[in-house]
Amino acid sequence: MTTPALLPLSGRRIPALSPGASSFPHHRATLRLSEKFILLLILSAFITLCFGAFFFLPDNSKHKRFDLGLEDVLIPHIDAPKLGKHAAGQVVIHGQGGHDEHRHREEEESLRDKIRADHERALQEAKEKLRKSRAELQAEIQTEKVRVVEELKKKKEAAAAGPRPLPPVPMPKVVGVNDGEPPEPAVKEKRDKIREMMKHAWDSYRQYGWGHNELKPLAKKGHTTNIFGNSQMGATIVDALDSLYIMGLHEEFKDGQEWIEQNLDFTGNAEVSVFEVNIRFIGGLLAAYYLSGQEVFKLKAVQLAEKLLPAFNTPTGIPWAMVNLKSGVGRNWGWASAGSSILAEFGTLHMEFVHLTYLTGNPVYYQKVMHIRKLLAKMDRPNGLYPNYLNPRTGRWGQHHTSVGGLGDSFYEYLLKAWLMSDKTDTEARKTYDDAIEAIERHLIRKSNSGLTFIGEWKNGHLERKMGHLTCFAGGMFALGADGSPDDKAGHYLQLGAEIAHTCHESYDRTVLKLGPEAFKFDSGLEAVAVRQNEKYYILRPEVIETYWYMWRFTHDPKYRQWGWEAAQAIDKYCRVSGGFSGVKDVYSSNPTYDDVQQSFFLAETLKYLYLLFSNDDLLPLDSWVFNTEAHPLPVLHLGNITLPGSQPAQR
Ligand code: DMJ
Repeated sequence: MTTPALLPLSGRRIPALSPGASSFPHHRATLRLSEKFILLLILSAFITLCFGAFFFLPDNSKHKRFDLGLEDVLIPHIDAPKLGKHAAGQVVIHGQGGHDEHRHREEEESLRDKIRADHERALQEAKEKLRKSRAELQAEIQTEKVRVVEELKKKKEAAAAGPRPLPPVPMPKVVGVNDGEPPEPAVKEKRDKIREMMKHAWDSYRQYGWGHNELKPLAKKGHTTNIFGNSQMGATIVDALDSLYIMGLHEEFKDGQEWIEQNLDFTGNAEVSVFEVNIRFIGGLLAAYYLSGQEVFKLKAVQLAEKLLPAFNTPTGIPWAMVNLKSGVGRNWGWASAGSSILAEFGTLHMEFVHLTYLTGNPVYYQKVMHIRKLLAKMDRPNGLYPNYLNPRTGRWGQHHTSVGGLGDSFYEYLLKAWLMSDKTDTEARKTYDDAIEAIERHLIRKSNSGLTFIGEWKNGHLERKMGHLTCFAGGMFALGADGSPDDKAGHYLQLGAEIAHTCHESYDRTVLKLGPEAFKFDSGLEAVAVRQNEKYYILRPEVIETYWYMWRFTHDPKYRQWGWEAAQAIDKYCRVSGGFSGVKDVYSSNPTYDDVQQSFFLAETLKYLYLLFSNDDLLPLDSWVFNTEAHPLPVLHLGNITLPGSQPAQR
């Protein structure tokens, strides 16, 4: 008959008691709540009595451990002088002979008094309860029931209202006198042209693809790819927001904001790329938040980030490439070596995740990316290089392929940017970047016969003399990392950046359309040109223009504006159609066919870098802002003065 004493006071009937087991047949299998309550009281009074009686027994029958002469007595916690740390972590009092013995007896006596008083109070309370009438007890139970129901209701309401309001953070100043307008009319004219191109791209999407991820500018309808699953998450809207804002297209920005407020949700059964969603959506939303101060962007970024977290539930903590937003189930791309995750994907989360922790005070985001960093730091690197593939189950590298282009690129970029974004306090990131770049220079960077510097691809110990359009971003990265590089090599890295910019410009200049191919070779007489038909396309990518812009900022050499303008004109001439902008399938053909996709990164990156190239440097200055890999500007966090939740104080 002990079970009833353990029954909850909820008034719910307990099906587990069989009729035969009950000693209250008229109640059939169950007990009334009030009776349970009374039984509980009687039992607890009985236990209290027994417990109290134990303390009234003669001294020598108990506390055997106190008879050890107070030598190395283990106790859980006592505020006493001379406490030492025992090897096993327990607190130890070291013996001091007769004086301590006397003091201990006093302490024991006062402890006994306290127990006696507690015991009397418990007895008193139990007696009072027993004196209460049935009605009084029922009333008490009723009050308790109401309280529990109220609490549950409140919890439900809080869950339905979504995440709690996040703590306010100091908003960085959006710098730029006259919005970065250049004084020279010829430059201003070019900048206006880029703004016009942005408007054409946006208006076309607004008219034909609104709410879809991207636009088919020829078919004039929405478009999506597997990186966004089957979702309609308005990727172009989110990706374009900060470009609209920077270009002063405020009506369009407001329109986008309204769509996001009313439509952007992450509850659909969509399997998305963790990397793409992070750089385009979280990066885009955070940048829009920092620029405009509109809370909605921050809230949406945090909601989305929570949906990405299940991707990290792997045996190693290296996230899956894809995650289902609804179920949280993750998996990797079928084409990736041995079920691996991709270096450029799991290595391109740091900036956004650190900002999420900064904005929310929730350490989880920071911890996830720092875990990745720690794991990578412990791994062997063949020839000092990071392979592109890492298995998230085993923690082992896949194929030993290394690239500064696709599959590797933004991992290196984010090491450098983690350092810059931390106000140069994250020296661990800087060191990792420096070491990685040194190995890349040794094994992957070469000069062609005619003297063009290129970055090849490392495949199982062999250098493939091919460079991707994606790799061209590295020119800007080298220039950005020049300041702060070890052994006074700033000049060297700025020069390397300039050489890559030159090579990539050549890859544009050697085509018919003056637009760069997807990949180009440096083999036997062929230099900076695509050989294979399936490498001749241009899909509105930004990397070459991105490098021009960084080089312009660091050198102010007019050739970078000149090269950027050549590219802008070529895009306007060959990629513009009435329904927006399209990629082209062959940059060596004077009569190219279109791929019929207006990529969201065209608005996020290509047009933004062009606009900045023709703006003054005080529009988003590089000592206050760091651009994520999708060109979304995030402010430098002065981590020398702040300790991020989950981190140690930063060290200079
Ligand atoms: C963009 O989405 C990002 O720059 C990414 O890092 C790789 N490249 C595409 C655009 O080419």
